[in-house]
Amino acid sequence: MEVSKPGRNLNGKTILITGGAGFIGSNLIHYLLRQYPEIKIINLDKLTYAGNLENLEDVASDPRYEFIRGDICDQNLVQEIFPRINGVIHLAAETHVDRSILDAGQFVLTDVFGTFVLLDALRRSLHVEYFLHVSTDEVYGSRDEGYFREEDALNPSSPYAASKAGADRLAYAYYVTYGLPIIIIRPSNNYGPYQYPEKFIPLFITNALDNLPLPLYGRGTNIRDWLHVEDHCRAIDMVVKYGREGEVYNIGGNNEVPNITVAEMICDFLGKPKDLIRFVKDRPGHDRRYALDCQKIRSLGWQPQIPFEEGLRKTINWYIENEGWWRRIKEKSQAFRAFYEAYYKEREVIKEVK
Ligand code: NAD
Ligand code: TDX
Repeated sequence: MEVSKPGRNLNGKTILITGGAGFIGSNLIHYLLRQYPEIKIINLDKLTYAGNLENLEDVASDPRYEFIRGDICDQNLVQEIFPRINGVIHLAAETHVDRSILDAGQFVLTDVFGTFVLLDALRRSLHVEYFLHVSTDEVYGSRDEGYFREEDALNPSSPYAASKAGADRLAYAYYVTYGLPIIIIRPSNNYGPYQYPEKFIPLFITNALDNLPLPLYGRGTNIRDWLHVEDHCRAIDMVVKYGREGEVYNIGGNNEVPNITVAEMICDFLGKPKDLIRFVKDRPGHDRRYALDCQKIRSLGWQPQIPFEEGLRKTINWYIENEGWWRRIKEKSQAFRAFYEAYYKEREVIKEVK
């Protein structure tokens, strides 16, 4: 073990979670409330198109949970919140690579400037015990062979990844310059319940359920390392408790799968024909492969527990059982429909969307 137990305590403490109404944030809030009977959570979320309070309806009246609708770029609001908290888990971001290709401005604003606002509030609040910055494996860029280690150079390819790289290094600079208690994690592709259906796995599951085309970019040979969100929540918990200040931790699922295989598994599990899969115009600058060396977080005692096949089946079942959740987004949300039409029209898979 790299660290001495017992580590930081979460019970009896107040944690600010930014972006808690999104996919990972809402899973994390559920996880922490289950895990720590005496935790207090403040969820600061702007409720962009990706934020959804439905994800948290079951905990809305829990006295340990408080929701604040607001923007991490709002310096006054953020500075009002900091005196009340003991720790920060910073998830809020614009997160969809394809949207960043259409329009990068909001990515730079939220992911870089928003992170600066939080870090600057941390600088003024010396009582805050830790700030966990959630970066991404995409900051490294792509590699055909081998695994990225935490010390490797960053080579982000998309405007999203570049914005996240800026935030990642800004967080590190605040550690070096001001000695603040900052820890950075770089997780791989997450999947699981409550993921917004513009992302690959939920888009393909929900399109397949409706017998709509599954738009596979390029030749479907790109590889992602899939991490179940529940395994990610366990890793966050582990790093908050035992992670060392100023360190970066890769978090991978140890599940490298080509996109075409994921698409075929979804068709097979749902009993749908594979000719729903359409090879469409590639994403510009599409990273070929992400792969992480996770020795460092493993030395803290974490490893992923959910095999991909099992996690994917559970995720598919969740989307079947929660049809209303994704239909409200896909059929009613202007933000979803406008993006889908703009991005997929030129890929010629738009025709049959309801
Ligand atoms: P998401 O898009 O599902 O949720 C993002 C949340 O942030 C939403 O609730 C949104 O309303 C909120 N938000 C956006 N801008 C905000 C602002 N200015 N102020 C306050 N709230 C704002 O994202 P996710 O997939 O849950 O990702 C969470 C974090 O994890 C992000 O930082 C992302 O870069 C990182 N990450 C995600 C993955 C993945 O596979 N999903 C992998 C690695 C890292
Ligand atoms: O319609 C699609 N067709 C397709 O072939 C979509 C939406 C995606 N893809 C491919 C592109 C990628 O190779 O599937 C793979 C996964 O795509 P996304 O779900 O968009 O994820 P990715 O671009 O890998 O980025 C994700 O992982 C890292 C998250 O969206 C980021 O927020 C996170 O930082």
